[in-house]
Amino acid sequence: MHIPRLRMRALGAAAGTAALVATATAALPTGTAVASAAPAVPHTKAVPAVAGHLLAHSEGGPLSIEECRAKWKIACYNPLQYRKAYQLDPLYKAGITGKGRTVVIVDSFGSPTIQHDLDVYSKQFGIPSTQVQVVKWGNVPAFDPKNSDMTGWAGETTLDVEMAHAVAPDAKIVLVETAVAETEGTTGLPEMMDAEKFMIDHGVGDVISQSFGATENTFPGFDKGDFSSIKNLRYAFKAAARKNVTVLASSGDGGATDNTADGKGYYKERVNSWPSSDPLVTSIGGTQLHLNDAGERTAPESVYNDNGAGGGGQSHVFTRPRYQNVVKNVVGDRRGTPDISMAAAVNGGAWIYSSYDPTAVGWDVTGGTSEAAPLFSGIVALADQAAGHRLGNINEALYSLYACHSPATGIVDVNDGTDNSYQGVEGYKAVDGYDMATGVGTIDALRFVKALAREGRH
Ligand SMILES: [Ca+2]
Repeated sequence: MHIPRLRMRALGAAAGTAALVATATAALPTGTAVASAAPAVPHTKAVPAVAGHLLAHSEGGPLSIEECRAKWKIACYNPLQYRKAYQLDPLYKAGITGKGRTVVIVDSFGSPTIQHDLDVYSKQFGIPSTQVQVVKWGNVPAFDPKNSDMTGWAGETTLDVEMAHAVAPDAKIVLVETAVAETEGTTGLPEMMDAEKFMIDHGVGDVISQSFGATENTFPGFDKGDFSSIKNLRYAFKAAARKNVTVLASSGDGGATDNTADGKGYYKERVNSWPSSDPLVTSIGGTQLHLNDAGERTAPESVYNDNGAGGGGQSHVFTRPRYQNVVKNVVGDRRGTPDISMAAAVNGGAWIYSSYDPTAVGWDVTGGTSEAAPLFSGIVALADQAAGHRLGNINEALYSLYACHSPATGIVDVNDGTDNSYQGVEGYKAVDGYDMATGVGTIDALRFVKALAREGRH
């Protein structure tokens, strides 16, 4: 059994968020919008993902950092502060806004209020909104705000769309809402991979953002060393590679460990998760920003480790891809994750606005590597625009830039000694150079976007 989990974290939601069961069947690529797969595994009890939101929920509007500290003992950031911290404003001034590029976001169920919510979010911060194109993949059931699986994914959807838009305000957003398998509360990776492949085959999207994952060890056959159940799901990523579509995945919120098959417990040893561990995917880890109200850094970035911890470590399925030869002293002979990191800490989380739950309309502070992946999808959209073409799989370019060890690449090392130890499993420290807490580090977008666009031309 494997469980694609949301990568979203809210204050107080330290345990697994909504746990969703996938099927063990490898779905065939499909050319229709009514893909379905039969659930063939036991179901799991879902944990409400929105429980923690209420602890950092504001009906009136976003609060200042000081107000958040006073009220909830966490820092909270708005998109204008992130833009300042990541040096995005000079790119916008130069016309690099994601215009002409498309971010595809894949979430189960989606959110019925996503357009309205993005409009409210954007208006609050003086950012022009954009039309979200919603694609319903399969028979997506009517939204039920009393269904915690649905509200969990709606929260994820909100975070994904608002973060991607915050970074790439003129990029088109296509939200793919996948259907539920027959049993209420369950859904699967095959549907998501079918939907992605369909989009790729039809030329929709320059970058795909995936804020979900399942521990490698929970896939059928893993214990016997048979990784076919993961490898049979790679068809969308192979299609992406052929069509030069960039694929991202959150590195997870369990630090060096991750959830067991029930979606609540944690492995006692270091594990990794898929699709983050896939060599065809760029794994996005999490940091904690330390900012003032102006969005200026008051300290170097740390590893995200509060209500969750940035996922990272060696894959137990994939060997070291060639592009990671430059960091083989760290990853050994395995694929190591993450590749690069952006904001994910809940203490330093993002304001998001939602109204899908009529009993909790308003503003929430949310984090998790679910935040980092869509933030980075915006960065890729900017780099695609700057390059004038899709960059496709950016991993080779990323590690080539890393190998320069130059600030001119816009790669900013995270090396403050914090780590992603979590749930009693010893993690990895943020040290000089590549590490399995933050990857190559984080970014100065002004430099990074230009460098990536250049490197991607080779
Ligand atoms: Ca480092």
